[in-house]
Amino acid sequence: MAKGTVAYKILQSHLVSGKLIPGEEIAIKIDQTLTQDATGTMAYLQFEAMGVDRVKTELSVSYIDHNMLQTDFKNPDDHKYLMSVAKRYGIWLSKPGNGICHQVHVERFAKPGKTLLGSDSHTPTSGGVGMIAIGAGGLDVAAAMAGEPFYLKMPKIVGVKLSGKLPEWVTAKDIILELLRRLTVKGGVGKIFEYFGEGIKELSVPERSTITNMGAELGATTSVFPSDEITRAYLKAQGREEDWVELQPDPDAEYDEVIEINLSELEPLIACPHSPDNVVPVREVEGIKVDQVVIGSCTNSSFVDLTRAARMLHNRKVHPDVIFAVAPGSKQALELITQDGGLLDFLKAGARILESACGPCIGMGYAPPSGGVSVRSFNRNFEGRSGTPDAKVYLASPEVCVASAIAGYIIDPRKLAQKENIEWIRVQMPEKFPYGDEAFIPPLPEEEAREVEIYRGPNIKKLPDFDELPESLSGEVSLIVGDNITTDHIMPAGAKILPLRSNIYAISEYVYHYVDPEFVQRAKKVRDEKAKANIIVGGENYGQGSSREHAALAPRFLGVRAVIAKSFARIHHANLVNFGIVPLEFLNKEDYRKFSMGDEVEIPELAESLRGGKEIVVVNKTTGEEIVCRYNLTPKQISVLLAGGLLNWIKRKQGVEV
Ligand code: MIC
Ligand code: SF4
Repeated sequence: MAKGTVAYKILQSHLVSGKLIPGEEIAIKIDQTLTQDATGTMAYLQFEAMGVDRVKTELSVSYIDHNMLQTDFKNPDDHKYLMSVAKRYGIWLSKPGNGICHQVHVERFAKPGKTLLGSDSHTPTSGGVGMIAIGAGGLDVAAAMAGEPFYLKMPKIVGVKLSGKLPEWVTAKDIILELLRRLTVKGGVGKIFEYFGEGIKELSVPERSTITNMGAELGATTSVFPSDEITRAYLKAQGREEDWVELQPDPDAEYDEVIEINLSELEPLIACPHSPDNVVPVREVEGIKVDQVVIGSCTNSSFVDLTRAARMLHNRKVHPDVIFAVAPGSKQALELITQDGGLLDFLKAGARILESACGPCIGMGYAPPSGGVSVRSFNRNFEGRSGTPDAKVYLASPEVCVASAIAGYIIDPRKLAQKENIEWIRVQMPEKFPYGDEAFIPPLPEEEAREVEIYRGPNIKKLPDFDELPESLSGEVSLIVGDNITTDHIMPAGAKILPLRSNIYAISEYVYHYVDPEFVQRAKKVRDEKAKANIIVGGENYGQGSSREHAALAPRFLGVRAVIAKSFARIHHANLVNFGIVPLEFLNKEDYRKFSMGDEVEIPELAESLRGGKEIVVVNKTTGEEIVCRYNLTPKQISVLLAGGLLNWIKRKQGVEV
C-alpha cells in the first residue's frame, strides 16, 4: 500500500474521503491552485458560474504565459479579464513576461508537503520541492478554488531508485528520457513516481523539477521528490526558508513497484519525432543536419539550464546554418543570466532572445522551416505542434541542444567536448535569487475585492448550456482515429487558434482541424440536421498530452456524446466526464474494427446501465453487430455524466437552477 512513502504521507494528510488503496476513489483537499491564461479564462468563467465570493484555497495564482503574441484585441482582452478576476476573487496574478507558470511556481510558491492542482498538465513540476502537484482540467481547478476536494483514483506509488552518479554531460533530462524509453507515453497512467536513493543527492531543485515536469509525458498522475537539505537551501535562497519542512520516506517504506536507474550507466539521450518516448542515444542520430535549436519551456529553462548553455557558448559561435533561440523560463532566470554575463554569451554567440513564456513550445512563434529539423530542450514533440506540419522536432538536454547548435548537426556533447575542448560546466546555486516580486499583483483585501468589476471584452463569450445525458443514445460514428491521439490533435494550439480559447463557439470550428478538416462540418450535420449524437472511435491512450479541457468542451459543443476507445489518458478522461461525454472502453480491443465511418449507432438504456453499474452494449445498426463496452468511472463521475457535466452537477449541489 506504499505506506511511509512521501506521496502516501502527503495524500494521507489531505484525505477527505476514500481509502488510499490503488484503484479506489479518493478525494483530497487542495491547498494551492494555479492556472495559466490559455486554460485560465475558461476556468474562471466556470468559477464565476459557481457563485463563490472568494477563493477558498490557501493560495491561488493566475499566470499569463502561454498566449503572449497580442496580434489583436483577443489576447489583451483575455489578460485584462484575468487581471480583473484575480483582483475580484483573492487570487495572485503573475503578469505577462514574468515567466512560465511551472517555473515561477517552483521559484516563488511551491511548498513541500502541500497539494497543488493546476490547469496545465505540467503542474507536477512543483513535485521537485516535495509537493503533490497534479494537472487537471480548468473545471476541476475552478471547483478546487470553490473549496471542493479533488477526486481521483488512488494511483499506485512507484519508487524510482536512482543509484550511482551521473557521468559528465549526462543530465536530469536524460534520467526522464530513460524512463520514457523504458515505459512509453502510457507507462505512467494511474501511477505516482517517487524518486529516492543516493542519486537524488546530486540533483538540485531545478534538475528535480525537469524530471517531475516530464513525468507528465509518461501519463503519470504526478511525480515527487523528498524534501531535504537541497530543497531547504533552494527555498532559503528564494527567501522562503520558513516554507521548508523535511519530508523523507520512512526507512521501511514500501513502494507498489520499484524501478531502478543506475545513473552511472546513462548517456546523452534524445527523443526523436514525433513522440517523447521515441528515445535513442544521441550517438544513434548523430550527423542529422539541424535548422533550428531552442532552449526554453517549463522543462529546461531554469537558471541552471541557461547558465550551462551560456557557458558552453562562451567565446563560441552558433553554426551559420542554424537559428538558435533562448526563451528563459522566468524573469528571475533572465535576471540571473543578465547579472552573471550569460546573456552576453548568448548574444555574442548569435542567439535570438525570446520572451520568458511558453512561446515555440506550443507553436506561438519560432516555427521551424518546411520539413526542418528543430532540436529543443522541451517536453513535447507531437507532429505539427511546433506550427510547421512537416517539421521534425527532437527533444534533448540543453547541453545536447547547444552542442548541436555549434556543430550544425545533432551531436553527442561529449564528442564536441573532445573536439573543441569544451570544459564541463558546473553551476553553483546562487545564495540569494532575485525574487522579482514586482511582476506579481497580490490579492486584494476582501472588502476592496468585492468592489472590483470584472472586465469582459468581446473575446470573452458565455459558456454554452449543456443538457443531461439522455436515457438512450442514438448517434453516428463521425470519426475513427488510431492510438496515442493527443489533445493537440483534437484541439490544436498555435498562434491562430490559441487566441480563441475564451470563445467556445469560435474555437470549436478547429476541432481535429489538421487530422480531418471535414470533421466539424460533418459533426454539425449529425447534430443539427440528423438530431443525433456524434460518436468518436479511438485507439490506445486517447487524449494524451495537455490538460486543455477545450479538447472535451468543444467536441461536446459539436454534439459529441460518447468516445469509444481502447484506453484513455487520465486528464482527458476526466475532462470528457466533466463535459458530459461518456468515455467507453472496448471490452475486447479487437472490436475497434467493428466500426466504420458513418455507421449508425444506438446505445440503449445508457443512463440506466451507468446507474446500475452494468456493462454497456453498443449496437452498430449499420452492421447489426453488438459491441460490449466497459467504463472506468467512479460513482461521482457517473452522477456528473448523468447531470450532463460537472458544472450542472455543482450548480445542482448548490441548489442553483440548471
Ligand atoms: C501544453 O503544453 O500542451 C499546454 C499548452 O501547456 C497545455 C495547456 C493548454 O493547452 O492550455 C497543457 O500541457 O496542459
Ligand atoms: Fe508552456 Fe510548453 Fe510547458 Fe505547456 S509544456 S506549460 S506550452 S512551456
